[in-house]
Amino acid sequence: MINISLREKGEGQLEGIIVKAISGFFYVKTDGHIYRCKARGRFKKENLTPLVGDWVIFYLINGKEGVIEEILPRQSQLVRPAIVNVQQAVFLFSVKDPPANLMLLDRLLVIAESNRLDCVICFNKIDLVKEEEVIPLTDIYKSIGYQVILTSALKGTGIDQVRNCLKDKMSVIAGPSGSGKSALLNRVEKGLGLKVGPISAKTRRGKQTTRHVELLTLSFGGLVADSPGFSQVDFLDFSKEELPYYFPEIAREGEKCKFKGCLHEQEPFCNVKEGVNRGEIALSRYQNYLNFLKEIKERERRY
Ligand SMILES: Nc1nc2c(ncn2[C@@H]2O[C@H](COP(=O)(O)OP(=O)(O)OP(=O)(O)O)[C@@H](O)[C@H]2O)c(=O)[nH]1
Ligand SMILES: [Zn+2]
Repeated sequence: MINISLREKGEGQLEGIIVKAISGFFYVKTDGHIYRCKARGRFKKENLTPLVGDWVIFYLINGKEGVIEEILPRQSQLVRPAIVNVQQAVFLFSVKDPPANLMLLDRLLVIAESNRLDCVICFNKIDLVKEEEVIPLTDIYKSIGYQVILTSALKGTGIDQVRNCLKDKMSVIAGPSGSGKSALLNRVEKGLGLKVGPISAKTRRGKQTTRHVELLTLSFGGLVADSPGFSQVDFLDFSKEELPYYFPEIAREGEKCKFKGCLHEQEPFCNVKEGVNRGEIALSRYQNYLNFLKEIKERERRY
């Protein structure tokens, strides 16, 4: 639960959360205000950088600006985007224009699982396809145990479900360009005014423009970061033995493999491969598992 409270710490000290960091300034939100803060010099000496999502203690030097004195303990830390204390990842993919890239979705899920984030999947633009076309897609992920929300940012479908899932949590929303992240967030929270449309129209310099990660405040409770990072270029920085655990259905079925440490490739009596044959594990998921396994093995060989 996020509780943005204006707690008095020591004399003149306040507690807040960093919602944005630009050019050495940290924008710290308390319950009513956002203060522009600098970090104390000693953080640099300690090789500590305040990050978006950090709860901090700061003191004011005037009505609008302050100095961060202390960073409170972190619950989680993502590298790309550089953001801390995130609890949940919402992955938004359109079902059409562009069609959902399940390899990218599975990669993002694995990265989120390895960071112990709760995962929610949104399939957007359902106004563009027939209902029957979405069912096979949602079935794959629902049967694993993920929450799946079908949305149309255009028509306003599924918006309350998205609000419920974001309420009182710190979330990051990620997905391919053009899937409708900005359009959906504008629906979820009136007044955000995020620019919708092709990237080139959003920023004058197009794709090259650095977008800063920023936590947006939801009026019904909660914070959400519209993530510029968190994409397919991220590599999987864990060992091949860990990979099965980040596919919940493979982890489950893998308990019944004959050999301990079965990686579910060529091993005999592999309950995961049998699960694929029985139709209990989606073929696309298993194939992506094998793709990622190969990628990790190649990386491990190189180093
Ligand atoms: N038909 C339809 N179009 C949508 C829907 N949601 C978004 N769009 C359109 O899809 C395009 C991309 O939407 P954005 O919200 O800008 O996508 P984004 O994910 O924020 O894209 P980036 O900022 O590039 O990452 C826009 O032209 C939207 O109007 C939807 O539910 N249905
Ligand atoms: Zn196996």
